[in-house]
Amino acid sequence: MKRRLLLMAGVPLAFAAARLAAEAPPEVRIGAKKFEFHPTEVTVQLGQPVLLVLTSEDRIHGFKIPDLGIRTDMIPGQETRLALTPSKAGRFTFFCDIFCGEGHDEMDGTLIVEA
Ligand SMILES: [Cu+2]
Repeated sequence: MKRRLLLMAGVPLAFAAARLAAEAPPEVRIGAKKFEFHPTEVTVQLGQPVLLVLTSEDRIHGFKIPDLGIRTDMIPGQETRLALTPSKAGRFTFFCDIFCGEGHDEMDGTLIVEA
């Protein structure tokens, strides 16, 4: 399951990167609902700008990656757009930092920055 999610996230990203390199950065969409993000793994490239597009299906959630200094709200009915140019490679955990119920503590995912 995890592997399939990763492929689904990677294909449109590569496609968009090839077509739109000279225009807008590729969009990486991440959704949230109690108590999970989807996809749970997102892969981006070191030094390549991307636009994170964050949405929520149910209630307000938080989106935080402390290691990259990122934090924002994910608000139902709205897209939160966050420009990111990864400046270090590695695996970085993102998680919800707004208490949203009993599964809140397990609500996380991984941003992989490939060098
Ligand atoms: Cu939460």
